[in-house]
Amino acid sequence: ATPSAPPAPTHPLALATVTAPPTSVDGFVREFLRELNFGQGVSLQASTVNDQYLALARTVRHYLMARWSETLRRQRETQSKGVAYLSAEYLLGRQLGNALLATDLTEIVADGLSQCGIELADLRAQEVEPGLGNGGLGRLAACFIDSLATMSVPCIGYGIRYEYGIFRQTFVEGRQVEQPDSWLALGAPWEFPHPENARRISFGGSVADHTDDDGVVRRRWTPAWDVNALPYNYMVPGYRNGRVNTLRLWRAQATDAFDLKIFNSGDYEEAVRAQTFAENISKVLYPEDSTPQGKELRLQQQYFFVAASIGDFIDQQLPEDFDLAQLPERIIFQLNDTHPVIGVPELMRVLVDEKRLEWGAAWEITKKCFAYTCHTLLPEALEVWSVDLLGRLLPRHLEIIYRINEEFLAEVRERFGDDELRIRRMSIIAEHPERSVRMAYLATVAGAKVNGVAELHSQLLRDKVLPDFHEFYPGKFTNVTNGITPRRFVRLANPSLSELITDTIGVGWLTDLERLRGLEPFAEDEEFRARFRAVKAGNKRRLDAVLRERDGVGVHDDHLLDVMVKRLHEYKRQSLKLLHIVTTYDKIVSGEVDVADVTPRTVIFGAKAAPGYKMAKEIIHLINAVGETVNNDPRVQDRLKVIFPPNYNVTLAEKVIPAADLSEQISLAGKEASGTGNMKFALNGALTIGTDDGANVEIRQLVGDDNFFLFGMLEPEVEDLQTRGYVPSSFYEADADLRRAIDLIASGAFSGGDRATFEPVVSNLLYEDRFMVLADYAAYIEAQAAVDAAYADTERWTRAAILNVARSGFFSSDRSMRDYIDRIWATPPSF
Ligand code: B1H
Repeated sequence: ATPSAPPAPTHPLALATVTAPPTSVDGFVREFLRELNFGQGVSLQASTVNDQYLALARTVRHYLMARWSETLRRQRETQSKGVAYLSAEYLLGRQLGNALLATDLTEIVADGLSQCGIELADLRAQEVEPGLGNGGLGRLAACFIDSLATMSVPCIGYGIRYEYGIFRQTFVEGRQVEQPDSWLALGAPWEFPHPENARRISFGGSVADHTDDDGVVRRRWTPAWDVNALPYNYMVPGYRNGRVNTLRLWRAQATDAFDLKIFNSGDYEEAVRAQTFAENISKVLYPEDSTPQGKELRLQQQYFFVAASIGDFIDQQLPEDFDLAQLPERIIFQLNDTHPVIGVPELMRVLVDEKRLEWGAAWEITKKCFAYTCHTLLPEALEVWSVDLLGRLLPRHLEIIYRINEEFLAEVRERFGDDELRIRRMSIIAEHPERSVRMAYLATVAGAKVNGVAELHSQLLRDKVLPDFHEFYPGKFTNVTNGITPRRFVRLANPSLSELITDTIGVGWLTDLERLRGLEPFAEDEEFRARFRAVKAGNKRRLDAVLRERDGVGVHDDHLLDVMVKRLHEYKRQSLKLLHIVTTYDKIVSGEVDVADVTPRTVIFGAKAAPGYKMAKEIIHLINAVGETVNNDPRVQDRLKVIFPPNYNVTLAEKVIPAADLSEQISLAGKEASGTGNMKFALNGALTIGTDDGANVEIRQLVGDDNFFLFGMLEPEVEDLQTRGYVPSSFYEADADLRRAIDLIASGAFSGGDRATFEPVVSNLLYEDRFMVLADYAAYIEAQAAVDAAYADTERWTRAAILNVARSGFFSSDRSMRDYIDRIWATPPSF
């Protein structure tokens, strides 16, 4: 029977589009109480802070809803070209403050809440941030989608709705202990689940020839098992422009068919186990940063979200009669590192196997639909998947990769002849130590463009990591220097600096950050400098309050606040910062310097180590041990403090960065692809002490040599020393201060006299030191002395800090997005 058509809507309300609640205190209070009463099911009198937070979040959502539905409607109507950002990580940070800022509702809401006897700040503090990323790469994705929404560029972010994000870090006797991050436990008011749009994602099984109903023989994949991918939508509000883009994160769930089969066999326990198995796919974020582990579950995660996203885009976002040959005119899939690169053979599979396009036609489309961003230079960070594992989990995809490789190598042969060494170097398939697929090569062959994330990084990527590919595809390589969203990292994180800026140069800078240049002349204005210093001092007091409440430790507001916050990794060289602290301490306690002559400093560390990364965890332990000793030694007279608040995350970053005087960006030259923390500090008026690495290079060029403390070997010097043969102990032998610092650690001075505790760290520095900490030690100590001298001249320091702010507008992620549009996407803002 044909179902009868439903009646057309006639009620006047049913004919209207979504409307926002009134933008007034009364309108807000009404809506808020309605959510509290009917959404949470409590009276105001009986409500908890969590009830109030959830009701507030949903109320704020109501204000965004009309814009969201309008954005979606117009996108459906115009079908203009957009970006699908594919990222395994989104380190979003708290949502409430940003949503209030985007809608300009902060004052109305604060006022309305206060009339309900509630402090907005208390509700903001109730939000648990979605920590669905590890570090810079995940935070970059969050900044990019913010900028695209603000610039009215059509974008869908696709990723994974991990049930547990990055672990919560605690310290037990100075050692890192990881706790699960149950960010969903108290409710998830920002998400919109759409189980009815679930997609089935298949794995395993085998491939064989099959004659289709059109008489053509095609390869047919018969998978062994599947899971459902459930979409959860999140709003990505643009800053006061009426646009709301979408972030769609996928959650894995067992398919009915899967457990039914087993239930019917009577094995209840097996059925439940199978369900757990399926749901494991989106259970937890891999807490590895920069060093992917070749684990099967990780490949499952990658394929799971990429297949769901590409399928969703083709089936749900395109009109039914869409001609797939036009796909490159409609979408670009931006690959955030290699994690989503399995999308390349997946799109080929969809086009060839499902949509029945010719291989050649499908490849022409695919090549135009992907672009690849590389985020690293470390060889161990370049992701590979063993052919064995890939063939077991995704047999059809492996076949497709082989064919892509065959055709690619044929082209290489055509150009260069049978240069077997070159062929072996460039093959997507590596033969040693184990047959495996080099995902970065696959992405480079398939991508229309390949970009690095800072000038130096892009140059090294071309010249050192992928030189054969650069020779083969010279036009493919480009650079887009990273950026950060000024909405979150200046306006939200640093309201008092924002107010000072607006007072001085007017509004407009938040969406056109180069306007900060207008502050330059005020560096010479004594009154402005005093106000600028007052802002910094206020931010230090705010941080002091936060840390006292959080960890029971405070920061002195008359100290130079020296901050190193980033993932713990040997290449980033937290141990170099530590050696500086130990040297200062040693000079005080040995009486070599008078403690009264020491510039009072508080050093703040924030860093999570991958749970399996032993050396990183030893370094965390050592930082805590040094802090314990230094902070409690009366001879230091509180002029040197080391604090290491556990669980550094976006929320804490927003408090720490605005308070900082000195930004530590001290990676070994050539190892940090870009860094983005470095940009946040400069824009918040900290001076950088840094190596010539990543985006530091560009920061220094912009802010000027006089306003940046450069030290250490340059990248070619690092290369050179490596080839000559680096012997760390020779630096130890040659430098008395360095020797004393290392000997002090080795002596057990920070481990109750036990020499064994930090022996692994000491030996590593003396006999391995992959990242040349000892080679850069002397230069670093000298640069820190220059920092002390500069800080002593308050007016000079303030001038330099102001110039850092005024000249860092380039590092807005809005500019990064412009560059992606111009150099890679060719997507004009649509409306
Ligand atoms: C960056 C990663 C990364 N580069 C593997 N690579 C991961 C690699 O889960 N994994 O396996 C996770 C992350 N992250 C960082 O990206 C760079 O180190 C920074 O220099 C850069 O600023 C940032 C954003 O481009």
